Amino acid sequence: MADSATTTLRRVALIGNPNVGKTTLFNLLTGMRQKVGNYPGVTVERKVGRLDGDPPIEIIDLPGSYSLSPKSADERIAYDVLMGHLPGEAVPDLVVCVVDASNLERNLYLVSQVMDTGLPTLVALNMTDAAEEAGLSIDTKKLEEELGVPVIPMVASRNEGVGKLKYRMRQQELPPTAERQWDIMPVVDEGLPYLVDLLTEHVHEEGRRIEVLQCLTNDAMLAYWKDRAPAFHAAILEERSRLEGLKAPYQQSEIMGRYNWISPVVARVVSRSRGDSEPTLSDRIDAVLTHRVAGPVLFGLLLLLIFQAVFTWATPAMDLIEAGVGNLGDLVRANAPASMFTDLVVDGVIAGVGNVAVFLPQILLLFFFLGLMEDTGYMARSAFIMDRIMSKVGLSGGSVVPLLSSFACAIPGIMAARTLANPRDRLITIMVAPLMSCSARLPVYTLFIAAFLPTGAVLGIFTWQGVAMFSMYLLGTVMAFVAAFVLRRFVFTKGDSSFFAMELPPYRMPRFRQIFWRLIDRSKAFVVRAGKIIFGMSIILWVLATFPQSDAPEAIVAEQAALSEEKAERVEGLVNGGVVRAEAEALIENEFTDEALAIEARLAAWQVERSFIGRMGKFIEPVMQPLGFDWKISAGIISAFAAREVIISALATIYSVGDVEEDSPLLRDQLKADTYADGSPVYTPLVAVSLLVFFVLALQCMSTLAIARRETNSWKWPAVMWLYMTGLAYLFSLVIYQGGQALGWG
Ligand SMILES: Nc1nc2c(ncn2[C@@H]2O[C@H](COP(=O)(O)OP(=O)(O)OP(=O)(O)O)[C@@H](O)[C@H]2O)c(=O)[nH]1
Ligand SMILES: [Mg+2]
Repeated sequence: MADSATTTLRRVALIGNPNVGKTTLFNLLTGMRQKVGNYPGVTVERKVGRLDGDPPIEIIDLPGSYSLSPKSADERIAYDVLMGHLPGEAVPDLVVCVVDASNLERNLYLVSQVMDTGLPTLVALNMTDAAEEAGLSIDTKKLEEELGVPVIPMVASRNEGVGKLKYRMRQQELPPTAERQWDIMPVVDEGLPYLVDLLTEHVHEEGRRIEVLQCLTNDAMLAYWKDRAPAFHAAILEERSRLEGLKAPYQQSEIMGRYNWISPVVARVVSRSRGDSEPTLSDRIDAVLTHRVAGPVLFGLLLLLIFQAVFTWATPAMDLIEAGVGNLGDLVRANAPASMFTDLVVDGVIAGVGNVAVFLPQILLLFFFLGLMEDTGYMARSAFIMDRIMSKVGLSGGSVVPLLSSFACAIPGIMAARTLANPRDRLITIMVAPLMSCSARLPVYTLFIAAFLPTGAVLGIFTWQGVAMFSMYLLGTVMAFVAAFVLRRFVFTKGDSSFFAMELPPYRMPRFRQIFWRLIDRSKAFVVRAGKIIFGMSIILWVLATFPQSDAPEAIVAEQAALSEEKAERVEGLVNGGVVRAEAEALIENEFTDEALAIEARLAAWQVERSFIGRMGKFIEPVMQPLGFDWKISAGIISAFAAREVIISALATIYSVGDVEEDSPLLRDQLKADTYADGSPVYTPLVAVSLLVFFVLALQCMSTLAIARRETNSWKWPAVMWLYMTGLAYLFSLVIYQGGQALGWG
């Protein structure tokens, strides 16, 4: 409870089943824009915001949970906050239970548990619009009497009823602690008082009984007390064996006891205007979209369409940004004094960051489609459709959402694995999530597919390049399944098989305003990320590509000397012929521009080759050559271990530092033009495919390693993840390049 110093700052926790509108409400109360989505398990960590006013209120948005007997890591957070298990954090002053009115019976289970914690409780009866649509009407007054706590009907998605909730939350007088109204079977009840007493020093009075009930049936909960209250821990184990001896169904006792109370309450307060057997619109849509055969086929087609669209629709915007980046570089070079700093800005920063920014339109399109899938409710169906396929590799449909989210970025994908109750499934999902092609790979795919793979239409609506793009995603996904199968079969062999149950939310019209803001947040996140990592890396790469400055080789010095000698002779010749010297010099300068530039280009290329980055590339080139990669690509791959997109900055910097052209040619044209000393092209379609496959499979992202470390609480699994993925990438590229060469494709 709040002490005198913090009485003014009231802390209110929002708790409720998954997908009932908690975060929608949280955003309305705090003005924040936390992620909302129409599938269970969007919020996987607690978020704190503030509702200003008198008293100011701190609002805590919690992950969804079906009960206070947490099954998964995210549900555990809600329990720990309410029970005050988080070090240095007091229990909330008030709990707002957000309830889905169209699913009252199931939601009241958690409400009754929250009421049993003894914390002041309010019920936000949300989604009353969905209840109406389903032909249900709820007598709110009566429900309030039945529960003994205030009930506020609302439609959070339309900002209706939120004012009343704010008013109740601010009321000086907190709602009284609700009386417990359900009974547990006597044989269990008689053992509770002794166990409750054993928690006197550890849990606030009202919360002791529910803590005992959780520990009686939930091993993870009991484990929390093993060292903290050994007497209590032992007494619970004793009580369990007493009840087992009596063959008392104590595991179900709480559920039975609560529903014996809840069901009649619901029957008294809910009236139905039509039979619940009538199929709803969602049911009719699901008949097609979750059909045994049509379901997976439609899902596959949808993904193919998404990647085709991402590849083609973004092109106009990308060309625009590309031209803009080029012009910006030229503008700076034309107006700034020729100096190292100007080179840094143009060849380092603008080339490095600019060449990644080009891909923002594609990334936004990808997020737009993922946002549509989430908001409509189709994301949950994809988990259901894929469950059968996933179970073949030892995972469950519950892993689909984390894996699909990894198409955006592996970080939220790995965090979304918190919703998996089975620890083994969770670890396997974390270990394979980075194989799903994330948006950071998109720039690499697009650059090399657009530059080196054939265009041309396939089946009328698709293009070869669109199909190539899709194949990269498909390869990553298939390899994620294969890796999951291998990990399940040979590494994580212990543990029981997972049981997957997911509530399919009703289909909802996508809320474009929400998707729009999510895209804004995403672009900001992209720019910040580009700003931080890629900007930083671009400067580092420029320095590595520029230093150490080596003296020009004799051959080039000789060439330059020969050229200026010839030019001087020509000028003299013209001056002798009566041409004004300045004019003669300008004429000759012009005539020899290409030759002079060619020599400079060779000098610049020579310089880059002997720079730090050149040496790094050359150092690993022998290892990477069997994959078809030269030292530039190898240097790019090293730097891309910071973040995948950095290979583009690295190549852009290496080629532009190595480029002396006035106007900066497009990176892909520079790649196409590059040749080995023997004149053979550095890049061929085979090299491009080998490089693409390397990027599909390699783990080149420091942030992913960092989040995997946090979520697995060890460096062991991130290290295993990095090793197996890099090994896979090397092996696949080697087979593709060597195989392609053997078949004469290279
Ligand atoms: N029909 C209807 N939809 C709503 C209402 N409130 C929220 N939604 C929608 O319900 C979905 C879930 O909303 P969220 O706020 O993400 O739900 P949540 O409880 O935070 O979900 P988790 O974080 O997954 O536990 C979104 O698509 C919202 O737009 C409402 O009152 N009526
Ligand atoms: Mg949420």
